[in-house]
Amino acid sequence: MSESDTVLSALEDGVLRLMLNRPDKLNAFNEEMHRALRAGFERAHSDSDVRAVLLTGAGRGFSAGQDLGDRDPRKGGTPDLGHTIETFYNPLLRLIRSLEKPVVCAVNGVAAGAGANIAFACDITLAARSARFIQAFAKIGLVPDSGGTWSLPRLIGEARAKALALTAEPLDAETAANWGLIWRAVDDAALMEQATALSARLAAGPTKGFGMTKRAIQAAATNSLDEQLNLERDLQREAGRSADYAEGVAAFLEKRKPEFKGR
Ligand code: LHQ
Repeated sequence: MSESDTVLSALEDGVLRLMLNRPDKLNAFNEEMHRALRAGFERAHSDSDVRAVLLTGAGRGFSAGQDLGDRDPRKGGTPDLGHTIETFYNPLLRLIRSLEKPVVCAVNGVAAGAGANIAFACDITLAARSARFIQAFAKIGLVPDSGGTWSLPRLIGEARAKALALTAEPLDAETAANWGLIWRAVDDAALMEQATALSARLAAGPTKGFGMTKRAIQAAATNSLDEQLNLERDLQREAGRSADYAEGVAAFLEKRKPEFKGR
């Protein structure tokens, strides 16, 4: 367990499971939950026992985004939402994207606003068939954040990105998967079992290579083909020197299961 009950944290089989835990508010983010989630991802960066992360939510929702009660303009003054983004959401997004370990996201229910875009920032996102994704910002006069204006057009193209962002229409999990916004929609009852098995499989894999693969694929968003080819050469050189590569080849040739250490 972490210091805060707003994010339940447990390390098992190399998988750090982070469960958003404000179920009565559909896991909307208040400052305490922000701090707890950030601490979880910081641990994932620094703790070599963590080989993969599984992010999910408690109760019937994944996350309804920012807790609007916490940023209520009726409470006097005009809240500085840029400050909230700068202090909490942007560092979180950077922690997820820069983590050189796989981040699996299991969307167990509605994901709205920043909650949806955090799910799209993870490396492999599964969703329960009953889950919905909502760019709720449009309903309250805001702009998609948490990388939404970056990830949506890249993942599904400008036409669909704009329609989702401007209408805030809920998108079901099956369509999100068909459009390429997430990896897979699975039966509700099977979600956690599948997400846990996938996370454990990744955590037992050559995670150093996985980290570099993640870095390379993300770099492609801004690299030219030449730059990307050079990056692949450099990363492959590094991967080729890893203990996991030596183990992987040895295990293949000896017809046995490899034992990867993430080094
Ligand atoms: C909530 C919330 C919520 C508080 C449900 N806050 N209580 C960044 C920077 C700074 C500021 C602003 O924002 C951002 C980024 C963002 O994320 S902006 C987008 C914020 N999120 C939304 O606008 C979504 C608001 N929620 C909804 O539209 C609905 O709750 C959805 C569609 C997510 C789910 O609908 P239902 O399944 O019908 O559930 P519900 O509405 O009955 O919610 C259940 C409870 O959760 C309820 O509390 P109550 O005490 O009445 O039972 C809601 O008030 C509470 N809740 N979202 N964001």
